[in-house]
Amino acid sequence: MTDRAAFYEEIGARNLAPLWEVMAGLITPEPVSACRPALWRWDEVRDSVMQSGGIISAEEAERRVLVLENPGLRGTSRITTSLYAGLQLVLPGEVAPAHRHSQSALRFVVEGEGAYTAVDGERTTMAEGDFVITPHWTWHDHGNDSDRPMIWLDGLDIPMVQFFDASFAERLGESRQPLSRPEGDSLARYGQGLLPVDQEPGSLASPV
Ligand code: GTQ
Repeated sequence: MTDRAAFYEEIGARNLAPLWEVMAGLITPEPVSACRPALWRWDEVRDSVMQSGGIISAEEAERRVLVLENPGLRGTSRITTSLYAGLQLVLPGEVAPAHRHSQSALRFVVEGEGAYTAVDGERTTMAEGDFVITPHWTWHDHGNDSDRPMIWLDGLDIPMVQFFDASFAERLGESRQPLSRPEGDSLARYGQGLLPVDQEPGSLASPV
């Protein structure tokens, strides 16, 4: 064994490592990413998402989602180094039970009309093209009282929260959270982009 290899072994037992062996890979002249360009074709993806509906219920899965995994990041539930994305299916009559977590979510409705997301006591009935946010630590459950499947794209900051070892989550213990505000409340209050000057923000997240 060379002097260096013997030294590395010796310091390894002390949880020490030589920077000079890894420096070039750590401090690169330009960004280096394992993330690859990728394309998910809707006709294929939709087929798989609909098949997942026969594999598990939304209730059992908690969230019935097919994760869009970047081909360079397989097994890590990431679409990019810092972002998570998935396609969620809620079939007629189903409920994805109420929970909350430190991760923030956004949703783009891709297919369907009439299912809802409830966020912090307010339901939002959704249709194709809608954009809904679920700020961190807000209770949310999804349900579909329509007669059509609904599919939306979930985007979450899971990898970033993971990076900071900051994941917290809680289940409400009931499928649907109690409703404390009528549908349309947040849009009516905040949708014009104007607020009274003395309005106290309830949180750092957008209330819309
Ligand atoms: O709807 O709350 O795609 O908690 C992944 C984790 C969706 C959700 C996901 C989640 C959700």
